[in-house]
Amino acid sequence: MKTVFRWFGPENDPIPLKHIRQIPSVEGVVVTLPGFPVGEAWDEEKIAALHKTVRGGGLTMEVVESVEVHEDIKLGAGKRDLYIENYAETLRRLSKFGVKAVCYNFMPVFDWTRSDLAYELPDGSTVLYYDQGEIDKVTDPRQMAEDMKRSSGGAYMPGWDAEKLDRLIELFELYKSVDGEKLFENYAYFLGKIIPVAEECDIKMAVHPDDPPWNIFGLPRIVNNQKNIERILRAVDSPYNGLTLCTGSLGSDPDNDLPAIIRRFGEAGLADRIHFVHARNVKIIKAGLFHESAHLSKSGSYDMYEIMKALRDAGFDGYMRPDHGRMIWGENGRPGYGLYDRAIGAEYLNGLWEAIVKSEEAGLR
Ligand SMILES: [Mn+2]
Repeated sequence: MKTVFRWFGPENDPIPLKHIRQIPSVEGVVVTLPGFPVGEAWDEEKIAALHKTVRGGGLTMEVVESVEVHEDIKLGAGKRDLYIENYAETLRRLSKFGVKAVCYNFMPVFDWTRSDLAYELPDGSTVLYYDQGEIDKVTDPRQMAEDMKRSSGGAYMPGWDAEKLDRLIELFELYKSVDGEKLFENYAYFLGKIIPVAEECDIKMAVHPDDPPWNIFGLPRIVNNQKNIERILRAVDSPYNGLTLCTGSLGSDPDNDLPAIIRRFGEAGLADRIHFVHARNVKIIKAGLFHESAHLSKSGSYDMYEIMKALRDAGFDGYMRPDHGRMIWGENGRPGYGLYDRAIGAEYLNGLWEAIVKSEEAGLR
């Protein structure tokens, strides 16, 4: 297991690389090109500059998150073939710089969604919060987009690009004719074209589960449970067609029993499709109402030891990053992506991993 840390680049992340390098378990950063127009092939000079910065900081750049999928591809309309070709070109360019895994998602219109980005816990730390009741009150999604932007303190928010927000009304109209089945068809079409390129480039494609993993605003979501994910992984049966197992996203639906899901992938011969793990805990109050928490098992609804053990038993040998952390110790940063709590999480998760591996070696398991 290689531990990595999400970083938004020199201009968009308040955390300097040298601080990330001081987290003992972290070998590399997960990068993106913030604000780069979705649908265009990533600029090679920009990739090269980012690579130079990261390597100069003593870290690796083997994982990218995310290369976003243009809405035309999800809709199966417009200029989808052009956008798919541009996506393929991005993979070719990234492969020149040693990128080995690309995390992406296939959520219509909205990326991750929350109703509060700074919900205060009893200890004074703040976390991201989701209340379906609040989301259901939103009559104009443009308003929610504005609120999200404002409460992020104007920080760049992955997946919430301006071009898409400008087209919200039009997109909602277009999605009226796309149900879950149609979305799956369009997804399979995309994979059919992209996976052969990923194979050539030796880049593992790793889809991120929908967050939250159920339909919102009447838009279909299909990367949301074991059965649907298995179907996607079978749609193009290649080791390069894989998954980012985000425990917090998948786990915010209490029906998704995470250790059981991981073990099921093992039984189905799909364990080698888990290329990337986003490890975090989440506290479910009831269905549709949850908040994020510290990584520690007792802080949330999930037993992180059981999750890490299931991954180990499945033979997981990919990249892992601590996902969203709380905002603590007076840090002022991007919601979910502060330095301190993610650093604590990285070390905790590595502690679990070390204990699991060593008890295995000692024949205790
Ligand atoms: Mn995640």
